[in-house]
Amino acid sequence: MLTVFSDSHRLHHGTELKDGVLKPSFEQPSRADTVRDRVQHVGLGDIIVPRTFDRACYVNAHSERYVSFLETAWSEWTATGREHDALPLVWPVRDLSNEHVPSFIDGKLGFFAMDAGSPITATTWEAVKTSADIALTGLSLINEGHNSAFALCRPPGHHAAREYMGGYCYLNNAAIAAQHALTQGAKRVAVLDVDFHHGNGTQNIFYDRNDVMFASLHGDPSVSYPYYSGFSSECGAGAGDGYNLNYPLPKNTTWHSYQNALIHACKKLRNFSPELLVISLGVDTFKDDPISHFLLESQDFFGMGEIIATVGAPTLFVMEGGYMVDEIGINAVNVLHGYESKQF
Ligand code: SP5
Ligand code: ZN
Repeated sequence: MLTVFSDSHRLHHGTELKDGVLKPSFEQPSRADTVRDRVQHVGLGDIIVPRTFDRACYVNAHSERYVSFLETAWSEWTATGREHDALPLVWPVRDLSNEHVPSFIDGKLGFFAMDAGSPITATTWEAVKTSADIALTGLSLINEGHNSAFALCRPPGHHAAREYMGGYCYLNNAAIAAQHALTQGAKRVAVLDVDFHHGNGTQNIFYDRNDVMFASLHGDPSVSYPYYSGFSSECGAGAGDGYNLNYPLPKNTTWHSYQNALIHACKKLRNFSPELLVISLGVDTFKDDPISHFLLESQDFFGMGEIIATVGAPTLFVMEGGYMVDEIGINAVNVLHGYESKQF
């Protein structure tokens, strides 16, 4: 399997409020390098650099005004004399108005963010754009006849919705690739999200659509980030009713029950007959992940890849979460190996 990777991910490294103290984010450059090293170490296949794509590819999954915000946020922030990471502090919750986009950057930051987990620095946009291009390049490889590809994206994307960033995410790499496949003529695309956290952004982007079936396995939002999204009652809206499947799972979920939910989700996705399967591949379900509370072991990730293969569609793996543990490389590549073991 080919891997798409770029050193440009290093252009993004931000801060995060941890227990009330501003510290370096869990979402660090070493994450992607650890996975890249593992890909090389086991000889998964060649590693290629991303191609560049039109801005229109991003705007097809997000909104014009949101992409414009991401492009200009840093210059607007520094124009007001600030030098540290741009972070939101005020949000248009419930009865506050979200009809008008503020013209001042501090207002825009809250308007276009769900939390303070996605800091913007001088070089964030360059890294973010390249991350989306990595997913789009992976899609190109599949269009050119590869059965699968690994888009080693960083920063991740699945919390980014049509109009907001959050949870370390800015552009939704998986959704941008899924949408681009549809734009190019695919009739049905499936997206399966195995990151520990609910893929609220992907759900948001495709919620009223029946050309994308979205399934997510994640920590029960009653106790896990993003808290306000990911309940099993969220099934889709309008034409999309029945095309959104959430599998919230309790704290301390182990492979035994995870596997049953995954098999169920993959059967549903298989029955949808997708022309493409996009995997939001987070490995923060690992037992030692510092911000999550599932108990998967490294070998379980191989089994995850085997089950993903039962969907029976060309598969684009898009890297999402998995934090600060040496095993993220082992675990991510185990999924890819498990998948490949079922291809012959
Ligand atoms: C892509 C992805 O996995 N995003 C996750 C965003 C999670 N943001 C909230 C993190 C809260 C961490 N609290 C950890 C306390 C551990 N002592
Ligand atoms: Zn996650």
